Amino acid sequence: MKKEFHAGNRARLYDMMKPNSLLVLFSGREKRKPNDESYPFSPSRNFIYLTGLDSKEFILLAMKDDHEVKEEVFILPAAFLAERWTGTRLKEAEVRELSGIETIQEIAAFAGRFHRLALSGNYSHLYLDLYKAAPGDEDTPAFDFSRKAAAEYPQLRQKDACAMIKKLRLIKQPCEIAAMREAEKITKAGIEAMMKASRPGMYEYQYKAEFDHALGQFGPQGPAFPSIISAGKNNFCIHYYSYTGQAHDGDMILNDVGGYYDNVMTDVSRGWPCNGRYSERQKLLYSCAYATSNHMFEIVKPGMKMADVDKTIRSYNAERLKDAGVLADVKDIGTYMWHGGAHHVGYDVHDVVEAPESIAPGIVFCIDVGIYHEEWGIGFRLEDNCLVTEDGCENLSRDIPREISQIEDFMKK
Ligand SMILES: [Mn+2]
Repeated sequence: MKKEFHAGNRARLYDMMKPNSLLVLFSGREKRKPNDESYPFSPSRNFIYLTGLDSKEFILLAMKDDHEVKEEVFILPAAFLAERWTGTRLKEAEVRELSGIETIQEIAAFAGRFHRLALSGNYSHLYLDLYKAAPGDEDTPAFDFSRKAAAEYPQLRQKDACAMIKKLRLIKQPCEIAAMREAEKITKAGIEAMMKASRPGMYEYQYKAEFDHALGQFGPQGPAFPSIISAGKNNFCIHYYSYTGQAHDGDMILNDVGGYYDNVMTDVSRGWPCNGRYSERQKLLYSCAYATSNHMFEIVKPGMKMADVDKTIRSYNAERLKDAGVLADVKDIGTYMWHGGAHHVGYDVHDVVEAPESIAPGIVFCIDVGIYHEEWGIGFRLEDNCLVTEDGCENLSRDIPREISQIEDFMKK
């Protein structure tokens, strides 16, 4: 992303802040594995959305007076020995070029700088990103800072910046959509590699190796999130990460994977028979999911209630399964559909955005139709990425084989 994208995101965030307020955002810190090295560092997604800076221990500070906003970024200093061991740190000129932020200071200066601002009498509110995916999740640096600020600067009323950033992230800008199109090409290469290699006897970890190898040709970043790749009965575990199972003749392969491009992610699922030919029962169930998915891409358009997307996926698919003679009563659809059918995707795979009441252009969400028939041993999902346009929607992942004969033909070649 260009710096103008990040600068624009910040400007829109600053507009939402109250006058006489401060904003402090942290990029995050590394997390140590139980003994030795650290997990790969992943910056706060909000931080990278707003700054483009992929580095641990950076801080963005913004000061809003009546109207004017000043911003500063605090970075890790150049450190010859640390950089010899773990790689170069972003330097001032790069930070300016990536983020568009002109005022740069070393991280050690932050505490003093904030102290003076807090005591200046000019500020009454402090915005922090106090997001947690689930209660009990580990505290981020923002939570530590929140406690410290509450104790030392009780005159600053704290507010959650994440609620505002979620509003910004809901509508995707043209450069994000362009990045997602690139990420779809990478995802396609990965899924097609698995389809091509597929054969009875193959282990799930070998499918994963095909996916990872294909993605590795596009850059060092790899999959956007831990890939779900499973065979046969393991498809009944919705978030399966063991990769130890073996595909037996007649089994279906399920994948739920994503690629990355310029920080934007995809989230795509396909289901195919490991031997390259759908059985009659697999065809029957897959055709229901396929018809439901296609129906959704026909009807989604601006103005539709977001809640109706999920409801319609469920009810339409229930009708298809009933027509196919699989389901006696549509009320029992829960027997075969185990999870929701729509979630936003973008800077996160389950994108952290403000849930909209109605659909608007620029929103991107997954249309995910999962069918799990335990008695028949058939489970899969068909998940695509739906971009809402001015007058309808577009399936961004449509080029990844998704129709029965198309998948069979592709696997034959
Ligand atoms: Mn998914």
